[in-house]
Amino acid sequence: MSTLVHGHIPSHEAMELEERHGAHNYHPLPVVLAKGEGVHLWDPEGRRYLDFLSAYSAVNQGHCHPRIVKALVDQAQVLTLTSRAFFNNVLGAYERFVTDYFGYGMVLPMNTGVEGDETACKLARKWGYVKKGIAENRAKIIVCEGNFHGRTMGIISASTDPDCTNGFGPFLPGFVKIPYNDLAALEAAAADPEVCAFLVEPIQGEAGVFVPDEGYLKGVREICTRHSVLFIADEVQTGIARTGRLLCCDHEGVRPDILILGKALSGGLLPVSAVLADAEIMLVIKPGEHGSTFGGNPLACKVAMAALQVVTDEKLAENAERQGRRFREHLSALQHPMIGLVRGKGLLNAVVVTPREGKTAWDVCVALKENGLLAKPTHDHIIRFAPPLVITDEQMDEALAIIEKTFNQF
Ligand code: IF1
Repeated sequence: MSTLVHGHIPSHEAMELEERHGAHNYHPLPVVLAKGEGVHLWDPEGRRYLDFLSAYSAVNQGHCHPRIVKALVDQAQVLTLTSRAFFNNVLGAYERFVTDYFGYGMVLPMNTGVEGDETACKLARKWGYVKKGIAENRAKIIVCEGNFHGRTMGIISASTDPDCTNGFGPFLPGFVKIPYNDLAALEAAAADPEVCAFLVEPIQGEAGVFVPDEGYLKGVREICTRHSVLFIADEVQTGIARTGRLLCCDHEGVRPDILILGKALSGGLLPVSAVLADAEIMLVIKPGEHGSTFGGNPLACKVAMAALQVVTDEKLAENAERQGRRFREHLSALQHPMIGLVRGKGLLNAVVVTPREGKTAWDVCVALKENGLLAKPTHDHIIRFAPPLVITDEQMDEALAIIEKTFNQF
């Protein structure tokens, strides 16, 4: 009988409750988490794991970062939500902070990442009509095959993944799909005068950490500028220092016209997303034309300011760059038959697993869990490895030893 140290429900019971009472819209790894701190997670029985998923890059600052928790707790006892029907004494300060932080004129605050993507698409369409002169209801947005921008009906209309679209039609018109990492295809599509924007991830996370060729983002910037097409960067997963720079676009020194942030914008404490753009674009949306009950609430603003300050003060981008390089070099050097390819930037990495004797990426992840490290396959042959950016040399060494030991078990 394992002793119960965290919470009041043992692992097996927690899993049974989810099975019985919760929608089956996920297939979780068989592990139950009860406590998180930094790079570590514990199950109810007290077993400790190294978190190499970071809640899909939402806890870049580490679990329950004390500075962010303090910001949450302090504000929660003063004022959490007023709605935007009134002003409040926190939102304006946050808007100044976050626009200065990322170098944009204005911000439209939302909650989830997909709301950020939906907001960016609405903004781009409106700009297309008001500023580019596209005929009403004719605006098109170029997207890439293999994209992931969220799960709403609008955004899955841009998806090419059957798991995201099957059974959810009919879809929103106006999305033009082109191959990722293909500037010639973008050039051809962007020449259409009815195109208002190009929505793209600087690295395709869900597609298995697909890093485009060096120069791709520079090419995107040049083509979009020349055709007066808004370059929208979805940095929900790649942003906030994950890839070794504050933004993934910073690796090529390009500035998107519209920037979408989410996930680690709050350090994983609550849903906070943001759409940043300069006034010439942002002001095409007039009062009453877009919004959200919780968008820009005082609690979220305080949490986001603390979460971003941690990124700066703890030099998380630099650490992500250095630890990510160590990770890729070490795993590539293993030359293990199941390790097909190691790819990524900063601490957004993936291993392409070559199935062996019927063993797949899922089996490797279950074995990693048994050995004390949590990671999740994306698709059936790729394992994403994305620890919190606070990971130390010693913790990375421990993780690499676990990964090596686990692959050697196959
Ligand atoms: C799931 C992964 C998937 C995102 C990008 C917008 C959103 C996401 C680039 C929407 C969200 C999450 C969603 C989660 C699994 C995870 C994910 F790539 F990060 F691993 F699905 F592809 N843009 N990504 O990555 O943000 O509305 O979720 O806050 O839906 O299973 P959200």
